[in-house]
Amino acid sequence: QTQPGTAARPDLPADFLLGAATSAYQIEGAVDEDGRTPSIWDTFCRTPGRISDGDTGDVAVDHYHRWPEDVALMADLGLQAYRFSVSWPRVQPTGRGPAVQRGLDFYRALVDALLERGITPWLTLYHWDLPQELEGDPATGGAGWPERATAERFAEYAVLVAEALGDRVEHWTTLNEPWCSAFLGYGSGVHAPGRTDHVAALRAAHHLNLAHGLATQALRANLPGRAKVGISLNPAAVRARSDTTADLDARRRVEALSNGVFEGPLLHGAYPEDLIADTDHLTDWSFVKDGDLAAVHQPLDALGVNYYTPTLVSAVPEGAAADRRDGHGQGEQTPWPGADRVAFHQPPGPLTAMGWSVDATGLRDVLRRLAKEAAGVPLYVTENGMARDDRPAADGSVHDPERVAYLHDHLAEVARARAEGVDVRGYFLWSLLDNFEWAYGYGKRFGAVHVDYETQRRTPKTSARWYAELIRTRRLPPVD
Ligand code: PNW
Repeated sequence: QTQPGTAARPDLPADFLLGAATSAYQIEGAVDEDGRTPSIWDTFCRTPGRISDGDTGDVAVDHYHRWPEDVALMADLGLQAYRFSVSWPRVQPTGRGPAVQRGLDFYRALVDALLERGITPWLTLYHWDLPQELEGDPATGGAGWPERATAERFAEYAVLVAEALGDRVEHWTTLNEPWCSAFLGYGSGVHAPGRTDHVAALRAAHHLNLAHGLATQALRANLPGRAKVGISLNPAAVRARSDTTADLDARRRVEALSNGVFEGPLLHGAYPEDLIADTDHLTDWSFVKDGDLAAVHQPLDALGVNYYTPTLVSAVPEGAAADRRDGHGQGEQTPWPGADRVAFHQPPGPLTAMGWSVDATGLRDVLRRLAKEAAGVPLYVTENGMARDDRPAADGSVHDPERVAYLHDHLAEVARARAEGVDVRGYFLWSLLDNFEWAYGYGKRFGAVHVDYETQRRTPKTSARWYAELIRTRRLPPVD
């Protein structure tokens, strides 16, 4: 029913996809069942001091066993789509050779249950759980993403999944947030495998780009023609604290290191010249071989945008010591190669439980920028949400008004971007369920659905009910 004063036009039309997202290591548990072997995250979680409270993904939210209940929950909420990831070491334990059928069967059963409920599966091939075998032994330097061979292995793994699920999955995402894999995994070391080597981080970024390109070609050769292939990035909305030349240069550096390093080769077939200049004291980039950039530069059917908070920078004044705060967890060193003279600041706005400031305008800035940068490529917000210290009330309900406001305000920015002509076609809330929040363990809750980690009981929060209502009515309160 139309309320007085609201426009007849729905804010988010019926063909605007509204869904929710998760990832394998964060929810599945069952880390040693049915032939799965350790990923770099299993190893990292077993390294003392890496994860808050020594948490691991061993059990997580037991989705590997409780998936029928979770699919029923998604159906209750009316989700149009569900974004999940496939655990590489569940499907191909050593990262080489044939697939393990039981691993593939799990995802096939999940996909079939989704399709039965009318929920469109969005499959991500890599959400950070590299088979440990491919990372190798840290004592001997380690392999993993800094090595070219890992990109080749990834394309082979992509084919195994395509052969098993290509008849029923239409939406394929190669990588989730390669920035985190490269710069948090190999640069600051706050993510697995926990290495702290800026050259390794830049090599990893290139081989992740190459992995995307090789896998995209392999997927297109093995999937039916209707299949769509994309990637999810976490483009930064970088703001300078002032418009002095020095602060604007700090912004330019961070934009190159967070956005250009992926968008350059993916969208334009070249690394930005300023990125290469900013890092030439570290590397000559000779790991980029002939033909690599053409391989990376494949047409994209979708570009996924994961957005949580903006980034605020300034230049470190001449003579002052470098500032190591960077808003990405305190690693042994900054994740940003060649940006030692950049200071990172807390942007204005209320803070989430992650300590990330809330500023929905950053999402529209990113979408606007990509509408030009990636002209012609449909955009999807593939993650957006907030951590909150959710606690059930005496009656068991979980009331999270700040999350409702966060989702509302970010969806309103998406609606504004659409009204300006930005081709953004969908939105996935992060996350369906409370889950393992990487280095922060279970202490940070992002779910629309609360999980009691003792009993594994699922309770939709107020935000889940609110989102279900939005999906049904397609209507946000007026955006202006
Ligand atoms: C993303 N950072 O992670 C991931 O895709 C999710 O798996 C995760 O749960 C979610 O966002 C919330 O953190 C990020 O430091 C982790 O900039 C760290 C950063 C960004 C994204």
